[in-house]
Amino acid sequence: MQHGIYYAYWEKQWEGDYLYYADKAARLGFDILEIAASPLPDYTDSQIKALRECAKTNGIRLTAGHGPAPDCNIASADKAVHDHAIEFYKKLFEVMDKLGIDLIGGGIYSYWPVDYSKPIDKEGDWKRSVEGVREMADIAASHNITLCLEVLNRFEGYILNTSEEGTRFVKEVDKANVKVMLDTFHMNIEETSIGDAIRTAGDLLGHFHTGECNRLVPGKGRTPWREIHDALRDIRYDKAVVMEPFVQTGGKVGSDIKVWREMVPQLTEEKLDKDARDAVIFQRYMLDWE
Ligand SMILES: [Mn+2]
Repeated sequence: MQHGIYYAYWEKQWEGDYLYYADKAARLGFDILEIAASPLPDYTDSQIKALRECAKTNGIRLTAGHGPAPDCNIASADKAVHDHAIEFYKKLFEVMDKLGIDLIGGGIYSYWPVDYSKPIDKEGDWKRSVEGVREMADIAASHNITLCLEVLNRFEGYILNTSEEGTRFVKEVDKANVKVMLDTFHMNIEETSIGDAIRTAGDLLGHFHTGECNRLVPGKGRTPWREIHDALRDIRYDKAVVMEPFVQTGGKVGSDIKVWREMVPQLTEEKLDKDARDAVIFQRYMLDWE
């Protein structure tokens, strides 16, 4: 099992100095840095080379996370939007390949955050999404990239809300490089049993996000870590476990994630670093089963 952290814990925008965070993640005891995919298609060759080398020097594996903009929705009934999404992912997967990133996770089968002021067509969007993800999967496969479809709570998504739905969807897509992704924060809202949700995904679980019920770092809340450990052990999950804490207000991150109060008293970068360092020790202790 490899343990990681999402860079946006420290940032207020969906982009950042990933070299800085790769170095920091390594120093704090992580194996993986997860980065936002949005800026990557515009990376120059020298930016790609610098990030790839920085990750390598620090012994850090990079993974990508993504919440597609509405105009990049692969499930859209508007063909122009669908085609725009395909163009975006083509460029993105090329850059990911050059960076040595072989996994992207998130609500990539749709868009995020959802605009609920408009009517929802779950059945139609599910069907279009299955077809769109199949197209994306073939492009991704040529770059040895795995797509991990994140199951999201009802306030942030409507296509995949439970592990049962995520697993059924992935089976319908039926591509070797498309997997289910679960997140303890979303599962806490939607699942009757978190352990059973993990067991439902089983071998199809391709990526795993952690965080407390209010998105504090693991170890500072009431998430059933022992139950999660037992379920991950039962399915012999040995892939990535990436913590995704969000504790700061402000910026696009604060408003998209809906953080309306400072969640760490007297927040400083030093305090964030200390909490992350403690959290990865806690997460390794609670979840490693091998
Ligand atoms: Mn997540």
